[in-house]
Amino acid sequence: MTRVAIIGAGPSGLAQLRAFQSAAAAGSEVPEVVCFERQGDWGGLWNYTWRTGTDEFGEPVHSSMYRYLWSNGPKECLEFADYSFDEHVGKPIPSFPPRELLRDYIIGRANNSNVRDWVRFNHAVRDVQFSNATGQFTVRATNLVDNVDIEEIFDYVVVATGHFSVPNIPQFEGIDQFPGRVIHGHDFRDAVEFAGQRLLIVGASYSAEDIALQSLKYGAKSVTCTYRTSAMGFDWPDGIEELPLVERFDGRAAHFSGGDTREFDAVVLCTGYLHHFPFLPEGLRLATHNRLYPGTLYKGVFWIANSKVMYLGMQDQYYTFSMFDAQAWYARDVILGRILLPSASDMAADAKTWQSREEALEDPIQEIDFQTDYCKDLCQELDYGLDWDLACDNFKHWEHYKEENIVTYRNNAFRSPVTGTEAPTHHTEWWAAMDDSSESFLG
Ligand code: FAD
Ligand code: NA7
Repeated sequence: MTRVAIIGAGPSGLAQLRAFQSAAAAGSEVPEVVCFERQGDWGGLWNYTWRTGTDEFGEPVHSSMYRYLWSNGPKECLEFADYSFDEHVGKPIPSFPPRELLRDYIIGRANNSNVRDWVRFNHAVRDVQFSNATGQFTVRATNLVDNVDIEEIFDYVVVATGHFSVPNIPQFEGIDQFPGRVIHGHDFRDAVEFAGQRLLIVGASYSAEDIALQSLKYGAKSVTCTYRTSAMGFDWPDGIEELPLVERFDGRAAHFSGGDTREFDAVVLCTGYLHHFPFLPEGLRLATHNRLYPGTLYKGVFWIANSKVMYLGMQDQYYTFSMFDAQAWYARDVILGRILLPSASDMAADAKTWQSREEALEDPIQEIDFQTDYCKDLCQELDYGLDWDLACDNFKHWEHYKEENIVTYRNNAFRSPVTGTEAPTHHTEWWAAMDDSSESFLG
């Protein structure tokens, strides 16, 4: 029997499990699927942990999420086509749920699918080797609970290990002598730690934006964000400023390239993450920075030199859960023989066309259109249908609301591309909502 290994049971790996399960439920014969998950539960990054560094088994802590994290995009842009929020919660809910509720939604669909038996929890994949002779893969994993290694043979490997877990940590002159805390956003857990402090945040993307805002919300004295390429440029509330890149530290003082100097109590490096696949050999290992169309992947999924290796969720992400679904459905249909892949040279040419288009994008609106087109392109051949045009429209409004007011954008409500439901507004404005429990959110 054909065997498929999925590495990782975060939203991407769960999408792949669901794709196979839904085909089986519709009467198709599906391969044997084994999902290896290093953590003790599914949910990926959405499993908050107080731990930083290493876990109870000495493995690197995967999650980069923190307390008081609320969805940074409307839920109407990530909703599963086959499992709406209305169905999950039983009533319409506001558009920007806190982490706990989003995690509950992700695992709600997984629980309904009865695929838990397909997952080997506490199993860290160590090594994947491909044999040209047999055309199969040997996957070696450690059962962390029993501390034993297992080896099994598979016909396909789906890499769904995420790419926002291994921090990118640059060096700055004098930072080794800085007298306060210096951490990467991966290890940021609770903004309250920085109450009363002067915080320096390095970076100008989603993590910098969100950690700056919530540090101020939970009592930081001041927040300075420092950028390498361009400022985020939002109309920040009093207490947050942006400066060009920090050049060097001298004790508590940071000197910026524009000539400014400020003193700080703590530094958070929001400098992004590395695509890191230590378990893959060089010939199968994706190497890319965080971009909308990562290299050498046909349809953003298939490793062109060996298309039995598939990657899910390796793109920079406007879309998340629904895009991972589209990718997983496509991977499933290729494995089931419903879709035939073109030749390697045609796949490479197609990927290049997308990449050239990506490289010409000039602003977030064009990027949103690009990723929408990518999702629509995948779905052309799939039984995965949602109103991508409405989701795209939602994203553009979201972008506009953020530019209008970075503090209030989460107070807006959007329409579901799955059910058409208009979300209600939240009972409390985001800036005043200090309790991020699902109980409080659902009122
Ligand atoms: P992950 O969620 O990272 O899951 C990967 C899984 O693979 C993990 O469970 C991990 O344990 C497992 N794994 C890794 N290596 C191995 C191995 N060797 N062997 C076995 N298992 C392994 N998206 C949104 O839609 N909205 C948000 O508000 C949002 N906020 C975010 C905030 C932060 C701080 C971060 C970092 C990301 C955020 N995201 C958000 C984006 C996030 O990338 C996706 O929502 C989603 O979690 C990606 O799913 P994934 O399955 O691809 O990866
Ligand atoms: P991103 O979106 O990959 O952004 C990384 C940021 O880090 C980006 O602004 C980079 O600046 C900056 N960076 C990287 N290296 C440096 C150095 N050496 N010096 C200064 N700045 C640097 O990662 P995020 O963590 O913000 O977001 C990841 C996910 O988390 C995202 O999907 C969200 O949903 C939550 P650049 O613009 O390249 O100059």
